[in-house]
Amino acid sequence: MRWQAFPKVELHLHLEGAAPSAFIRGLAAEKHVDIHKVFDQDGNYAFRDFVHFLQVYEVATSVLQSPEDYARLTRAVLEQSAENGVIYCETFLSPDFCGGGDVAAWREYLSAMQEVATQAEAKDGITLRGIITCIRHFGPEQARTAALCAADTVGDFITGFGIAGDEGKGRPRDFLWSFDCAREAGLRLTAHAGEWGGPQSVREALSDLRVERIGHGVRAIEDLALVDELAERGVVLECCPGSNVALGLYPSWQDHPIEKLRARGVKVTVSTDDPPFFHTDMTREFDELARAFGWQAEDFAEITRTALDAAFCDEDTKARIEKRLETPG
Ligand code: MCF
Ligand code: ZN
Repeated sequence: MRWQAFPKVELHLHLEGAAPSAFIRGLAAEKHVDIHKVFDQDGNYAFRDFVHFLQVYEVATSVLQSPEDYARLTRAVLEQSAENGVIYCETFLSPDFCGGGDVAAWREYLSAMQEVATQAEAKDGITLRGIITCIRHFGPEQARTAALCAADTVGDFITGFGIAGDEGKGRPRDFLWSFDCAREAGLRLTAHAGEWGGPQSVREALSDLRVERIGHGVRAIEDLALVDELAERGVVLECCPGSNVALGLYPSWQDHPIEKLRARGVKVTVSTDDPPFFHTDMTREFDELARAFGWQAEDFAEITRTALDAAFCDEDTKARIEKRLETPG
């Protein structure tokens, strides 16, 4: 695969969503939990549409029940990412799944994941940072709990706060308290918007939640004034083209607006979102973008630089990663 060794920076990856289906099947068997309905006959994750995807995600996640399970998951995910040339990665983590929102329990999950991340940095040369994410369809009350967990564990590893889940449920302003709490604790902010919601959803995430990055954000393309505003303000879009194509938002890679957004001056980046669910990985994303839009090494280098600039890690970490981009290998 041509782009496999190219050094990559990934900003948008859900940890459970990156779990290989065989890994989840193995855990289910160990724990004698029957989740066969989430797999098709080839053993891949199976879902009909976006809302069903969210349900399947949660059933698959139900077999991850302890800090040790999350340590194993983190190891598997980082090995996979490193194999695809990722040298820096930010992953979405949810205290809702890791300890049910209890801060003490969350701390145990976090330290298990962080320990594995430290090992992977030494062994596989991949640096991981965490973005605590509240889940929109779980509602504002649970989001507060997630924000409190985030505020309590902000540091070198937990550097951001965000929101994901069903964009059809509630409004960004319902989550104001959580985002204010996270901001005051010193966390950087991102929000999923402009995926299943239109341009107005992006506008509201920016004005109400005051985020600096948008997860997806691609439907901004339906409002060129908004596109120009994103470009002017330097808002970074965490684009996940393979995810959008797999979930049916766009019929093909060529129809994905990433190239149009970029051509109009928007800062775009490329990530996998939930790679095994969408039959993708960072190498495939690069391959498909090269095929669809003729992107070459200098285009990918620019995208990677944009992603590193927008990363939520501290400046020392950024400088270290930057050096590795300058002298790959
Ligand atoms: O980006 C994709 C599709 N759009 C919205 N949300 C999600 C995506 N992948 C996972 N999510 C959500 C989902 O609700 O994030 C949560 C899942 O439960 C996990 S965050 C660690
Ligand atoms: Zn996502």
